Amino acid sequence: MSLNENAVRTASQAHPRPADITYTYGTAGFRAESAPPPLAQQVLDSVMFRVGLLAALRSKKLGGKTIGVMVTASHNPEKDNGVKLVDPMGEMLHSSWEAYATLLANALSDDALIARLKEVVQTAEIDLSKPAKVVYGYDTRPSCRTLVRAVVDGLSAFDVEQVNAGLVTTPQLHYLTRCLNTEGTPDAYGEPTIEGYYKKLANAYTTLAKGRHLLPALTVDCANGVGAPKLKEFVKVIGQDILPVIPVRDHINLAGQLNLNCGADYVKTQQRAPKNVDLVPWQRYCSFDGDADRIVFYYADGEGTFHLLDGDKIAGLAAGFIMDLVKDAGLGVKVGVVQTAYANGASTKYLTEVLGVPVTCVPTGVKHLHHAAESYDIGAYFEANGHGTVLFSPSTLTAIRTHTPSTPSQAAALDNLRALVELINQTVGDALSDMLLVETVLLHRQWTPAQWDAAYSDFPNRLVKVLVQDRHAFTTTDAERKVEKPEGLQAKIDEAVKDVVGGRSFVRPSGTEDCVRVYAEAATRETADELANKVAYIVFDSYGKGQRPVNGFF
Ligand code: G16
Repeated sequence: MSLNENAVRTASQAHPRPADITYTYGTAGFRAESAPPPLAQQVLDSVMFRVGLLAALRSKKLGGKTIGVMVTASHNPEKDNGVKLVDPMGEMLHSSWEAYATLLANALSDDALIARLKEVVQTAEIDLSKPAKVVYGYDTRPSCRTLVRAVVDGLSAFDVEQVNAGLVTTPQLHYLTRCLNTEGTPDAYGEPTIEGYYKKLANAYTTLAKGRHLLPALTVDCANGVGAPKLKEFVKVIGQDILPVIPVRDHINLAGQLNLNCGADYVKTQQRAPKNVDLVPWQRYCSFDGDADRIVFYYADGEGTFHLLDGDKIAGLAAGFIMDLVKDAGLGVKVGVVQTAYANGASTKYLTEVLGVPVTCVPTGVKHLHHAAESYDIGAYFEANGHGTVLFSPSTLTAIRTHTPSTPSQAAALDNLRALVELINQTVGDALSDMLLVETVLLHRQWTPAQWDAAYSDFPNRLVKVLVQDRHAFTTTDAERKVEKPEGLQAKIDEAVKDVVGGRSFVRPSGTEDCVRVYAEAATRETADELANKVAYIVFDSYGKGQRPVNGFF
């Protein structure tokens, strides 16, 4: 069967590509750079259409397996948008297909697009006569409606079976994708509906919470995003008596509010509570990001000092708890943790020296962490920014399912482990599921956030953004810990770090925003800030754009 050129050409004419933009497939798919809403749509309209075409091809390549498409720009401002592609088991699009995505997105004309499509069909050896199925969803951004239509036009050009998941969190879309692909098989992941997702999580959490003394209510900053209605729907299913939560920053209909001075990214990078959320000392708080795939926790002490419990702290908490459960259940499986260069040095030290778990460091991006975690029996992966989950290998799942306990306490631990497998979204980082994981551990340990925090003290650190003329001129190596290009930059960073006690700093181009990120960590708050500023100026002075920030701006 050959390509229906007429159908593609006609559909493509309705989604013209702006001539002056080069699209790149970034850390988590395509994202539009800052632009006001109408422009954001124009910039992305052709990309969305072509992503629809690509999703159809990917599904055909995999013999009709369902592919997921999520329209979101996650932690980015409301005026941006983007798209993430999901492979059949709920993981990110296989990296070998990112080049095809870029190829299609950058075809300059309808004819060029047809030619590129034929190229992809040939190179990837796609049988066009195979069926195709795609599930798509979107977050609360005002530009989603139009952009989703463009995706649908792309799908329709290939006569794809379409499932509209509607307004969903990104992890819900990943969940649905896996459920649709495993339904009716021995690996069935769950009911392929949002109600099914809520029931799965609610049943698991109810089992894990049974007989435990309830903790004070958790305040949840929903980033004014899709996490707000979804959290409320979930609480209706599970009940406030089992999960007492107080949603705040839940205004999805107020223009411009998404991720504004709130949400996981704001809290993590600013190292402060969301604006207008006054922290009651010692109480637990957490923040989702715009599409609810990240979460960070925090609290204030008696003096009102802010304390962050980020992805690193979640990894330590989860790994320690799972190791105890595995041991108590009498299972001989091993836990490992995957981090990125952003992981605080103190967390890596805690994991390796106190918990004694192996730690792997990989480049930023869930796609890298997820695959690395698959090599462990139980692999916990978390980015410091709060994006992560825990994966159980197939043989570990079998062991957990079939193990016969020899004592009542082994049986109890095994029951908890089985519920934990259901609670944790194994397709991708999921703010709601991760929130329940943390709540489970705190409930079982009867810990306050301060007790959780006491495991280790973070080395003071600072993350800043530098606007540069061309972020693509920056390349890195050694899991992003060293800059390769521009040449000579790494030597300058080394020089800046050399005399700083406990100093560490690295520079990498963002894959979701038009900037370069600078991370620095040191023995004291002052020296960490100084080092971050120094390295940021090194980058800005040679490669920056716009006005030179005044001292202390970075
Ligand atoms: C995405 C990725 C994350 C990554 C983040 C920032 O998150 O899924 O793995 O950490 O972007 O990436 P970068 O530093 O390259 O901009 P999200 O929540 O925005 O989808």
